Amino acid sequence: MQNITVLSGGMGGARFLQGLLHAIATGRLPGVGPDAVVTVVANTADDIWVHGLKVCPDLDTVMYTLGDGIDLERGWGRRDETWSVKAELASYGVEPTWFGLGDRDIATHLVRTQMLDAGFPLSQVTEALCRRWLTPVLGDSVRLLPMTDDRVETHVAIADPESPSGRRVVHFQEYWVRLRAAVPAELVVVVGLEDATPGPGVIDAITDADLVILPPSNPVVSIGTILGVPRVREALVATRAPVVGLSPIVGGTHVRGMAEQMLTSIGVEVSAAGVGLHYGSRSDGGVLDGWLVDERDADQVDRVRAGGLACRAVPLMMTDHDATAAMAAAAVELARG
Ligand code: FO1
Repeated sequence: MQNITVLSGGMGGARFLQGLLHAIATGRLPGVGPDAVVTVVANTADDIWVHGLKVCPDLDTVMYTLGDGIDLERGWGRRDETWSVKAELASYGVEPTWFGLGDRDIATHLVRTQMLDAGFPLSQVTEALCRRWLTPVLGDSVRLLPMTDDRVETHVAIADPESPSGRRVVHFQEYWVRLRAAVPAELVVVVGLEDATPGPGVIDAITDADLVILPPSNPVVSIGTILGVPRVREALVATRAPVVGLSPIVGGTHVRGMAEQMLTSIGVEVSAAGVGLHYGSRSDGGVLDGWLVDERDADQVDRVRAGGLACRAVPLMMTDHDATAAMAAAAVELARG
């Protein structure tokens, strides 16, 4: 198993990737050598244009995390960050003030926006940014691919008594950052997704993989959007690689983020089994062969297996690199089974 492909959102996926790389480096993955290559297909539907800059939260969270530049406490943005530009923008009364761009982080968005304006596709921009962030640390053992080069943005419809329709639509970032996902998401619309083309290398990364992993990212607005890119599902069904996932729901709720609200808005049961069966078995129109649930959800293993999935209950809390490396090893073992 030398080519491992991981479909990833932001924080959850990035934390898992750290553990996966740690497990590879320490030889803890059965059948995976130290020269394994990890390809990350990252969600880009969280992206937002702010102050004329293109911000790609999930790409940047993976890039900063694997490049050791992430602020671990926040889980996004740069370590040792300062906020002078943010404060100055607020002094001008410029909106959005609820979405904070740190001074160091702004440099990333300036480089990205300049390259996009020059006509480079997001995939090539990401490759250029990763030459600074990933290559020095990881060589070419990790590739970070946007799920598409096309503009795709998740928007959320929420109740609004003032509006004639009783609803209004906000960008996902406003729903999550300003509203803290505190109101029900009545509808999640991923604008542009059905017309998006898979990014360069994305389909091959799935069909040519020896193992495909769905880490504990948000099943709706991170993994779900990647699965919604045309041809991605077909590639997952067609690949000869085993496809295994790890539940982002532990003990009936998400560990961080807003998976609970998102799952509820699409009518999926907020449980480890609910998400696994939502992704579904490849033998039955789904995308998975195996599904890992946390030990606290061991009572759901039989139900997942009845859905045609291999399933085991293992510790799924990514408390440190060792714990996450053990999760990666469990995913590989499940795949080999
Ligand atoms: N999250 C917040 O809670 N507050 C912010 O002001 C904020 C700014 C921000 C800027 C750049 C970036 O890459 C991420 C940022 N995030 C912020 C996190 C972001 O909402 C998440 O990374 C994902 O989009 C949600 O999974």
